Amino acid sequence: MSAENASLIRLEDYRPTDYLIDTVALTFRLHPTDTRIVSRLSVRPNPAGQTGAPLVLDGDDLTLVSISLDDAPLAQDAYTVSPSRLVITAPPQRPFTLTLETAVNPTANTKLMGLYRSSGVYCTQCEADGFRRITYFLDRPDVLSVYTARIEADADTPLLLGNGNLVEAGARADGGHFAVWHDPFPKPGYLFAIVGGDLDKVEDVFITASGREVKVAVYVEKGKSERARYALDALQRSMRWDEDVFGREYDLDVFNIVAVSDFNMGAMENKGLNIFNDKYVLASEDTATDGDYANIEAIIAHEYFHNWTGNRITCRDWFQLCLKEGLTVFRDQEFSSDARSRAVKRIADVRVLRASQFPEDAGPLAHPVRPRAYKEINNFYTATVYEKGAELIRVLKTLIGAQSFRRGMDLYFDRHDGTAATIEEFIACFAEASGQDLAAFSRWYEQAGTPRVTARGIYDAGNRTYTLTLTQETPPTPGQPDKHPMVIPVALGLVGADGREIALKTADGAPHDGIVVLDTAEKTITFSQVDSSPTPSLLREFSAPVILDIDLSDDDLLRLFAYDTDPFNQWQSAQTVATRIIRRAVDDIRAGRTPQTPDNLVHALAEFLDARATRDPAFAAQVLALPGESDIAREIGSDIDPDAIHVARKTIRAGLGRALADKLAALYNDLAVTARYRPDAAQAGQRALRNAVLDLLTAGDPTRGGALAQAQFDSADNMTDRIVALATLTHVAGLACENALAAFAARYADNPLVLDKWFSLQAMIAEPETLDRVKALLDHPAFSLSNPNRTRALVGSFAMANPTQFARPDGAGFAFVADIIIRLDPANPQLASRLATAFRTWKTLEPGRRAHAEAALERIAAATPLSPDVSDIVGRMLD
Ligand code: 0A1
Ligand code: ZN
Repeated sequence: MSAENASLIRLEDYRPTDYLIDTVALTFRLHPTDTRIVSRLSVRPNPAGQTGAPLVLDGDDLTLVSISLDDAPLAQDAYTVSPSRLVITAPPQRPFTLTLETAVNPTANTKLMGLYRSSGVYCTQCEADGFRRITYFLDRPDVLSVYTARIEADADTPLLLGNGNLVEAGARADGGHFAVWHDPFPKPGYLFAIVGGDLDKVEDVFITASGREVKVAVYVEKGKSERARYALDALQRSMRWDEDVFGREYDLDVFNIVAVSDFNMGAMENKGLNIFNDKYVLASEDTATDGDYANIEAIIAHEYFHNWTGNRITCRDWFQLCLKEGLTVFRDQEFSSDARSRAVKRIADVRVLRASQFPEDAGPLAHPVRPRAYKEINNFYTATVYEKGAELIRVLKTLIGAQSFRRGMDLYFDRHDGTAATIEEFIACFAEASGQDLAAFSRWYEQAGTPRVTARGIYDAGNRTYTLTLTQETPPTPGQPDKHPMVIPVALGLVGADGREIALKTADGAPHDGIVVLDTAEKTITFSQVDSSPTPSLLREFSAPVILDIDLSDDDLLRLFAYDTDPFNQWQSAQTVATRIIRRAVDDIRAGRTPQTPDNLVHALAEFLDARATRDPAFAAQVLALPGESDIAREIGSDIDPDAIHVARKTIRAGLGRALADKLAALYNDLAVTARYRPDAAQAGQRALRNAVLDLLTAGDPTRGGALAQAQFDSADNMTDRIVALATLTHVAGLACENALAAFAARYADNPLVLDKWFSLQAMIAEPETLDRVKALLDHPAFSLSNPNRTRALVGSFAMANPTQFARPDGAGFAFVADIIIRLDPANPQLASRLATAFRTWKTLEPGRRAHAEAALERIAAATPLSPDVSDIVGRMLD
């Protein structure tokens, strides 16, 4: 199928199904290559549908073994069947029972959608449209049914899990056994799951706020259960948090999490049976970094929170995906903020938004948070739907206030529990709870592109007023040439010359709450009783997903870095100054001049290191990290030369490292963690700062830094310090680096998840030899293109996180990744398609590299066969 003839599904074409399925009783006879599924569906005509219509069930790669209606075999002329569709031509216009038997081959299922085997474990993935790879069904989120699943297996598969509660289990005459799971909550097929395997577990009992006992367990590969303890703890903390903050209790007797080693995404929120990529479950201090622990905590929370936002209330159709995803990301961000440092979490989340969503919104793949049309839904699990979707919830909360927000959430849960809802229904709850008209706010869901907000301020000493003019503009995006103004809450403050916060007063002297809602193309606001020329601190806490253009001098920004009461803007101000400096350095390099590291940033950082850095080490680590190469590329926006950016950033960092060497060396010593390893925010923050210090020190003096890194590598008692030391050595290169890489590989030869870090580090080395290294690593015994984690670690890191080598001037980096995409596509189109998004900024490159990227994309587009997934993504990028 090519992009042109893959059918376009449109939001405006939504209509309810002609039939409803009230109950689904499934029997699985698990077999590695010939699993049989008997599905008994109680079907009835939908009063909201068309009377007498055929019953059209979705399938994908299915073999129908038998079919009967009300327990009588169905005549051959009463239906038509293909692997992708089953049509009952004239079904009874009354309730009836349809019984189907299908056969599937879990071992041959390399797409990892539907029922498949991962390291011998049977598991399922049904979102978005995988249930139709198990049985013929009305596979769409607005068909809600009560499921019972009977799973039968041989004795070598002792563990059998399903959604809901276990109602029966026992032995079978043939030596095998069975288990029956019943989920009383109606759900769409995409939330269905089963697991069969031989796994170890950790378990506990959680008592809900109302005193109900819930058995909670995490299942992992044999011998690894100790590494699941952190995940189990994170689960219980999430359950408590949702009770405390949103008043949401868990609703079944059991909650199971199963970790598998082959998974296309992070994890899946199947009702009562979350299935996880084991990368987001398994952790020990020897194998996981502080960042891994934080990710595990966040993703465990995310999937758990879906129980209410996604499962109890699901989506009417896939256009509403952000209804569950944006909202649930917002909830997991809040959970992590409460568990750790709110300011540091906000900075980290904004970094992710800018690195992943802003480029998407500025390029050929831009789409609204609620898309209007799609060809392949699996391509819409995007940063826009997830991350920008979460920002919109935050904007909403800022606009209506915390209390109205909570009331709106309560109303939403109350009103829509047990249904498949829409964004309109969601927003209506907040309009009602707050008494505000949110029609203009809802434009955020329809309009793609990142608004650019320009701020200009004038101080009038005579009248003691400060007048701020804000304007907004959103650039055109594919299919949306003209843009309307958005509702943008700009949180702000004024900082006086003495560094003190000035109390905000409106023109008539009334107190101002510090939020200006920019809802027109331009808005002017005057603050009164301002005694001296202030420095405005705008978009505090990053109050809206926009690009801010502000005419402050470096000195003004460095004043905010020192004095702003909002830590986000402290960090932002230093970032903005550093970005300007690196951009100037890029211009210097392209013009053949040698860039200089200016004193102002050196002084500001020196003062920061002396006075403030150790007060909040995690925050200080974010400051020292400076903008990344992709941040600089995004700011430049067009005619990009990644090599110039790389050299510019390296040169500026080297200058800083040299100028601050003594302070950095002293800090490096002082910050050593002596207590036993804990993954908590305090200790992790200290390690993060010490490692950021090492990185900057090494930039200034590779020999000295390399020696420190070597010592840290040799003596580290945890993965965070070990992997940072190894990464530092890869920047220094040479024999020490190769030896350390070899030692690391030997130590973790039996741990694929840790070897992923090793693959990834090597793929990110910004040297021309890297391409050959990556190609050679494809043949490493631990590597396999059929495992998504391995592929993402090696090829994904090269394509997504090594801008100079992916975009080599000779085009060989693009060509290599294109080859891999073409090879991968027939086996696992979702993985291939995600990898292809690495090309999404290709149009911003300088002409030489752009031509190579285009050629690579054209070659992918011409490959046959080509999946709808890759065809859609590449087609849109070439448009
Ligand atoms: N709903 C999941 C994401 C997810 C989507 C599709 C999948 O298919 C391979 C898997 C997972 C979440 O938001 O975590
Ligand atoms: Zn989710």
